[in-house]
Parts: sequence; structure tokens; C-alpha cells
Amino acid sequence: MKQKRILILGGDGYLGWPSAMYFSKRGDEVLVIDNFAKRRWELEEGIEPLVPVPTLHRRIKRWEQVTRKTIHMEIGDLQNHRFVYGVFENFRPDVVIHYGEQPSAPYSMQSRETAVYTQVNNIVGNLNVMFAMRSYCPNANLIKLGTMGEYGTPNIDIEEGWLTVNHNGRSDTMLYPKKPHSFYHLSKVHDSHNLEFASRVWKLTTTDLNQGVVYGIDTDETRLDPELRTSFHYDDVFGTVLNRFMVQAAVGIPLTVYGTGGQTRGFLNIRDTIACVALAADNPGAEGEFRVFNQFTEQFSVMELAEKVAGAGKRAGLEVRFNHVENPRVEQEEHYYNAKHSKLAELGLKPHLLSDQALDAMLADVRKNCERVDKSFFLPRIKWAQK
Ligand code: USQ
Repeated sequence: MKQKRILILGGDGYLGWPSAMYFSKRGDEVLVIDNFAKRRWELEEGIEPLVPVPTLHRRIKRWEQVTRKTIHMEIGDLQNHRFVYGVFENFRPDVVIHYGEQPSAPYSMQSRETAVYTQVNNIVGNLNVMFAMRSYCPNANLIKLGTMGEYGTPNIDIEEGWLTVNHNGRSDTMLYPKKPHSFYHLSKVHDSHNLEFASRVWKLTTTDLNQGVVYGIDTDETRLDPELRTSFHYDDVFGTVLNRFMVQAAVGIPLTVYGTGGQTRGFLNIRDTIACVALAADNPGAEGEFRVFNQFTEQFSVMELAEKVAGAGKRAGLEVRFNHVENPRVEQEEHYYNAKHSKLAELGLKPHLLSDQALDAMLADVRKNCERVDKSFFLPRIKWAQK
């Protein structure tokens, strides 16, 4: 395959760093951008990943020692359009992979400041990327991480991006209606609309990856060396549900099931995130096309996940209990959920499913770091409806 120039926005993050290594390893020229905002939010919230993550500078040096390959880096903020324009003008990417946003729903629901910050950071950053692309690489392939949470939990099937509506005898196909879960998820809805507009009006080629909840610690590249690890959070702000449950099971804390646990979501392994992004990079849409892929491989309720983790615990000789804590979020706990997700499979995705073997391996990895776990990170502190 022809070598590509791949620009990764948010290259210091949970998904950005493993993606950078993946594309670099297969021979693409990779430039990562980050402003280290995630490290600042960790300091603000008083939380840490399970295992400390070496700096981006250090991980890039280690990558070079281990593989003899170079990952380029630029430090700057996507909200600074001069910085963004400079990077696009100099690097002229073929593919832009945009992970560089504030990714936590609870963080966005904490206060007026964090809600405004999340929306300004995410929406303005994405707008700057779109404008830079229009000026310097209008034929590039922009791949943007959106979220399944844009759709919410409607009482009808969730389609992949679009819905054909018949109304008063007429019909049109329009963006699927959105009912998001938080100000964070809303920021992604606004991004989606901006991308659709840029494709329709400027003829940019864009793909919105409506990703489900990601779990997992490793990819083939992070396993090459301990210093190449990615961040893994289990706290109430940045930890996603399965990652949290695994750590809770490992240290003998009852799993924090919010409410009844009937909330159903789409899930995927971090390895499949990388695979999906690679499929979107290698199979660009047509000029001016706005594509939407629902990026998850399986759907589970929170309670089904808790049962799976309890099963893995039992096989490892651990007793796993459940704690139905009062739900800090305003969300439906019992609802219909049937989300289509065939487009990435049609491009060739071979999913890593949540098998007993996968659960056991993840629990074993987490247990190696039990002594690092801070048990005060488990109970949810941020409430959606402040009274
Ligand atoms: N939940 C629990 N217990 C916990 C943590 C979460 O029951 O200890 C529940 C939540 O109430 C929610 C579900 O698990 O119903 C998922 O919560 P989450 O924190 O794993 O995921 P969420 O806040 O939706 O956000 C995460 C990522 C976000 C991504 C999104 C995909 O942080 O960046 O966009 O997953 S999705 O959920 O499909 O929108």
C-alpha cells in the first residue's frame, strides 16, 4: 500500500498514541499533535491512570529505539488556528485522524466552566481543522471520532447516520435525530453537523466514526515495550465502565452499577478502534461525501457487563459483588436499543469480541497493578441534575 502522510490530533491520548504507533509501524509518515490537556485535567481532578504514562517525548524516543521508526510531534492547541494552519501547511496530510477533544461526559457535566470549555474546545478545534483542511489539503480524508452517545437511546432502531423520513406524503433522507447523554456528547453532535456541512458545501471528504464505549489496555504496538503503554483510567471522570469494573473486581470493591444497570450501549476493544480507523483511512469516501460509521462490535447492558466481570473474577478465584449506586446521570435505565453497525464489517473489520478469554486476560493484566489502585476513585462524584 502507498505510504501516506497521516496527521493524528490528540496523539498523546488513550487512542491517539496506539494509532500513531500502528500507522508508523506499517510504514506511513506520522505526525502527532497534542497540547497535553488530558494531563492537565488529570491534575485538576486529582486522578491518575492505573500505571503512570511516560511523556510523549519519551514514548516517541522509545518507539525510535524499538522500531527504528520516527513519529513526528508538534505541541499546540487546536483552538489556536494559527498553530493548526501552520501544521497543515507544512505537513500537507493525506489523512487526518481527529481524536483531539475533551472525551468525558462527567467532566462536561461538572460545572458551567467545564461544560463551556468542553463545547468550545471541541467545536472550535474541529472548525479550525476543517478550515485548515479546506485551505491546505482539500483532497485529504478527514476521520473524526464521534460517539454513539450522539443518538441517545431512542425507542426505534438506530441507523448508521441517516434516516429516511416520510412526512405528509413526501420523503427525505436526513441526519438521524440526536438525543445525546451529556454536554460532551452534544459537542460531538455539533461537530457532526459542521462536518456534514463542510462536505456538502466545500466538498471535503469526511468520515464521522460514531464510536461506542472502548475497553482494553493493549494493542500489538503497546505490547512491544512497557514504556510504549497507553493511558488506562478507572476513575469516575475518565474511566469507562468496563475498565472501571475490571479494576474494582481486581481490588475487591463491589462493582459500581449505576441504577438498575439496564442501560445498554455499544462496546468495542481498543484493538478494534485502531482497526476501524485504519479501514476508514485506507478506504476514503468520495469527494464531498460525509460518511457515518457506527463503530462498535457488540452491545451489552451495564448489568450484563457486570455479570461478565463477575464470571472472570470467579474463574480467577475472586468474589465479585455489585453495588447498585444511585445513578448520578439522568439516563434511561430500561430502554429499547438496536443500533445498526454493518458498514465497518463490510469494509472487512474482524472484531475482537468480549470472550471469556479476553476478559480473563484483561483482569490478569489489571491485577498486576493492584497496589497502585486508589480506591477513592470509584464512587461517582459528578451529578447530572444538581438540585
Ligand atoms: N456506568 C455505570 N457504572 C460506572 C460507570 C458507568 O453503571 O461505574 C454506566 C453509565 O451510567 C452509562 C454507561 O455505564 O450508562 C456507560 O458509561 P461510560 O462512562 O463507560 O461511557 P460514557 O460516559 O457514555 O462515555 C464513554 C467515553 C466517551 C465515548 C462514549 C461512547 O468516555 O468518550 O464517546 O463512551 S458512548 O457511550 O457510546 O456514547
